[in-house]
Amino acid sequence: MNAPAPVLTDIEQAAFERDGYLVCQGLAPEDQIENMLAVATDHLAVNLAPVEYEVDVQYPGSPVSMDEPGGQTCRRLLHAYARDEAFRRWAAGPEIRGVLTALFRADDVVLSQCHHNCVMTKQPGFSSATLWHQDNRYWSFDQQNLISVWLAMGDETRQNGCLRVIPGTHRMQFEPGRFDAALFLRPDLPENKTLMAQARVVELHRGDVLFFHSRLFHAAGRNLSEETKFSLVFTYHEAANNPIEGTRSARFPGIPLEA
Ligand SMILES: O=C(O)CCC(=O)C(=O)O
Repeated sequence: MNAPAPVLTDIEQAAFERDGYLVCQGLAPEDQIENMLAVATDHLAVNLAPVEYEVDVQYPGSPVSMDEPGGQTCRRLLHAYARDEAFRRWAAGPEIRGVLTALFRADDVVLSQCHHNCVMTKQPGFSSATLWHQDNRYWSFDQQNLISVWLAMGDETRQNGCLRVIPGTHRMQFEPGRFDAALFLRPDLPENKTLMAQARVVELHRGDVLFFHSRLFHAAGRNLSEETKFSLVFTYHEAANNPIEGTRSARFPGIPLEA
């Protein structure tokens, strides 16, 4: 009997290792997207807790207080994995597991309930921009080697605030002086400007999935369209890469992906 075809080609595998990200087009089944979008839309209609509001982050474009216009704008529906079976099915499903076992070159992959694990709900009017950062800045694991999986539940474009990435930055080292107090890249430094000039815009179609390394610099703009942009985001690590006890990264149990 022939061995099953590998999920990723050697070229895709090498591209992820070189660039720190990979887009798998049309990876999510349409019926699952429809189902998940319906749940997310219902939850967003009532800001079903737990949510993160735009005011909580105070990023560029965020309303300043809950009392002003747009102050009740939800940025993320948190704890997606616990919210609904539709999200659990996707997060632990064969499409994601197949790609992640290839990218980690490991069979034992675990979903972290502590990071991302959310539906990003970038809304027109009051959404914020996210400056250049690495997700690992606040995460505490034995190794800075996690992968986030970003599902576009609708088209993601420059206009509605899609992600931008700086390829290869997951492999570079950065001195502390390159960052501001919140660990965003300082835009005033010439060496940071040079780096930002290498950014790529990651436009996605509905159903496309972006896999990106936790050390990869990324940023995103505001949503300047008329419709909410829904993106479902989960983060994974190898079973051997443990969260450090007592940190935020160890607050909730990881979910091993079953073969
Ligand atoms: O859509 C955005 O604003 C980017 C979100 C992001 O980069 C993050 O949560 O790490």
